[in-house]
Amino acid sequence: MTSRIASESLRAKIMNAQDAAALITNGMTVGMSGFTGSGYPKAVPLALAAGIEAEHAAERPFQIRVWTGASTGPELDGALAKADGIEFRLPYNSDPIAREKINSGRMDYFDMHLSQVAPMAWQGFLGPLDVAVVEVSGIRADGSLIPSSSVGNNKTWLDRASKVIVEVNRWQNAALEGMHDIYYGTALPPSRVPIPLTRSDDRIGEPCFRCDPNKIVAVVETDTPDRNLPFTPPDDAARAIAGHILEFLRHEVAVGRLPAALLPIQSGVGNIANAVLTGLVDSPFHDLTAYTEVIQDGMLDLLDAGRLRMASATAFSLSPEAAARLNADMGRYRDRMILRPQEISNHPELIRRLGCIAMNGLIEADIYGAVNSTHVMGSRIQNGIGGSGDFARNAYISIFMTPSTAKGGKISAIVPQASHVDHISQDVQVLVTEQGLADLRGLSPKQRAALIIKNCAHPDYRPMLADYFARARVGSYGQQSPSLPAEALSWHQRFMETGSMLS
Ligand code: 0RQ
Repeated sequence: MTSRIASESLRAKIMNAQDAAALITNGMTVGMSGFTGSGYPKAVPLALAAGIEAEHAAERPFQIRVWTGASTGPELDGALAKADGIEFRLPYNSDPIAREKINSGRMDYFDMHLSQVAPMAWQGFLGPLDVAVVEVSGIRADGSLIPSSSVGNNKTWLDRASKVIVEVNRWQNAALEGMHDIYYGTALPPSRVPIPLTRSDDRIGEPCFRCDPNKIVAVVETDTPDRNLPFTPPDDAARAIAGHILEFLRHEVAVGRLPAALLPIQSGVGNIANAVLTGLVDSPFHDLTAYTEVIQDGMLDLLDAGRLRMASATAFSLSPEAAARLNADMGRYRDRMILRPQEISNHPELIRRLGCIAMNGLIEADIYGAVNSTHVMGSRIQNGIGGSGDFARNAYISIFMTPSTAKGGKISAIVPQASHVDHISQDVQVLVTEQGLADLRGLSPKQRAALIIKNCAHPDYRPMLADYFARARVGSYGQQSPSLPAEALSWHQRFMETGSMLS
């Protein structure tokens, strides 16, 4: 194991996870590594959760504030939430136990744009950071830290925290070294300068994190896999959505609005996003690039098929099978992948400059194209906005996709009015369901509504939506975006009362 820790002075700080966790005390703010189930610390949070449970059993208070890159794994969010150890969480969560704590009001959650976490931490809006707990794949002789399978906000946590705990995970492939690009040129206004990245494959930073060795209070050795779930194979709806998007992209190339190699792709989380990537494998497109947040299974498929030239992201989000495939051949993949800090992978300046094609999932969209990505029935959080806002607002083309119904047809994903809005209609240019695609660019609200109802709504709900829209066009206070406020959220109310939006 010593080969992973080449710095002699840091080898002297090796300790077990319990001793390291004991350095974290009640009320502290802790910045952890981790993004979409990869590169999160696996031993210290578990030991901390056990310590918190012991304190609670002795009727002593113990809760911390947790900042991460995005979602993590059961050893972190799951264990700490189960122990009732998290008082406040940012910026993104998909852990089911933490979700339940948030939705039952026992955990505060600041769901925020992923690109804004690091700048806000630097601006001081989030308060001081007591401890950073960061997983790395190794430590160089000069003390610099070799990142692991995600970069996330680690650079910022290492810079901002008063104390640093490093987990060195031997499970992470040693050949990851050299894949990362850590940019140290960001600054606060008025000192900001343009970020010198003009292509997805530009390298503008360094392969490792810098870290003041005096701040490192513990080094913990681990040998534990990232724990991501397998993707479910695409169902008919996912395949249909992928088909509509591919046809749309072919058309955009044919009419000269996209180059033949498209523009850098951003693909969101979830099974449908993965299905679209898989669909690209059999498409006519070559020399594709990705400027995105996560490299998921479909991206590996595209690389293997020779369709994707390179992928830039901040993390992997791979099924166990794909992680094994990556690890078996890391040397080959490494030259075609770059992992960057999330303030760079999601930076509005860069997304706008590169002209990304953004493809993200949604919970519901309304007839005018406003999108709710986060809150079921307007109040219950699913995951969070993640990077969808960073990309949707700034993309060259912003696509949102969803099956037209949820919960076995009891919920329509197209509703008269979104019960919560993450993406205003101006940020939603293309809406796709298995029923079809609505290209909303250049359309007025009434034109958008007509097209969304016709192309995207499920046949069970289409007449109800058409009826609502027709009546709104007569009875609305104004005619720019006709609505009937007393009825606009009645579908949600009906679902909560009867278990179905169908009347
Ligand atoms: O819940 O598992 O309990 O059945 O939401 O839905 O259909 O499996 O779709 O995995 O693509 O997730 C918007 C959540 C879609 C995701 C969302 C329920 C549904 C199921 C998941 P169950 P599906 P997906 C880059 C971009 C925001 C972050 C983002 C997301 C569960 O895409 O989190 O885009 N996006 N980041 O049953 C009630 C509805 C529903 C509904 C779906 N209308 N009403 N429940 N569900 N629609 C990556 C990062 O930022 C890190």
